[in-house]
Amino acid sequence: MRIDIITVVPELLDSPFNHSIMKRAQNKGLLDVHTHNLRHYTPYKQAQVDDYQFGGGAGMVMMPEPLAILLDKLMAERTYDEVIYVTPDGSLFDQKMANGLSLKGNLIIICGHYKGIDERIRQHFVTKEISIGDYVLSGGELAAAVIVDAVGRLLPGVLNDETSALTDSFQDGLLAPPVYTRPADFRGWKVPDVLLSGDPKKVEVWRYEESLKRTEERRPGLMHD
Ligand code: 6GU
Repeated sequence: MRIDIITVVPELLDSPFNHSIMKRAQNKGLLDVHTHNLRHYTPYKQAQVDDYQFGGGAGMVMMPEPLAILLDKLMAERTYDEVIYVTPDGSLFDQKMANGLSLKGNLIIICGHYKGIDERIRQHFVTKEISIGDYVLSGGELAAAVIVDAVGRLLPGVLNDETSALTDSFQDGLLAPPVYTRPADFRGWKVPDVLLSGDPKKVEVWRYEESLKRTEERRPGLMHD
């Protein structure tokens, strides 16, 4: 999968994909992330990419021209399955959406800043608008990083047995059960006996019950959707 990210602050995306699982995904050739500095594509003086909004009001808007120039260039080089705009007024991102995006080939993600991007880019280029939660970030970069991570780890071959996505919270519509490691007795706080029983059937039943309990307590909406 190839993901092209359009941003005015590429520095914000220097680190997130260069460690741990995202790094391994890229080293294995399963994920290819490219960031593009929008200021390099503007036809305006002083690398201007935003301007006052028509109709008045506080806050700048990202101009259509630089975005269209870069989008046209990318779309001439290859075909894209989705042009995603990350924005607080998009559809709420969840595991189901991550699963769906992991089946695509090439994606573009546009990060907004200021008051957002000119509506005409949303109408004529963008195919999917995503928010990562009901709160406001200063820009779309951290949201883009969240989406790339959630999607990238689902690509076949990225995770191994130790990091398998199959037992993640949400993957089966339930929260994950509690986990423990050595020592079995830490400050007198003991690991549940069943996990030390050596009986995989019992362990499986216990984990499923804990998942149900945890989901019912913390996220009842997940079970009754
Ligand atoms: Cl995608 N962008 C911004 N700026 N804020 C957000 C968001 C995105 N998702 C939630 N808050």
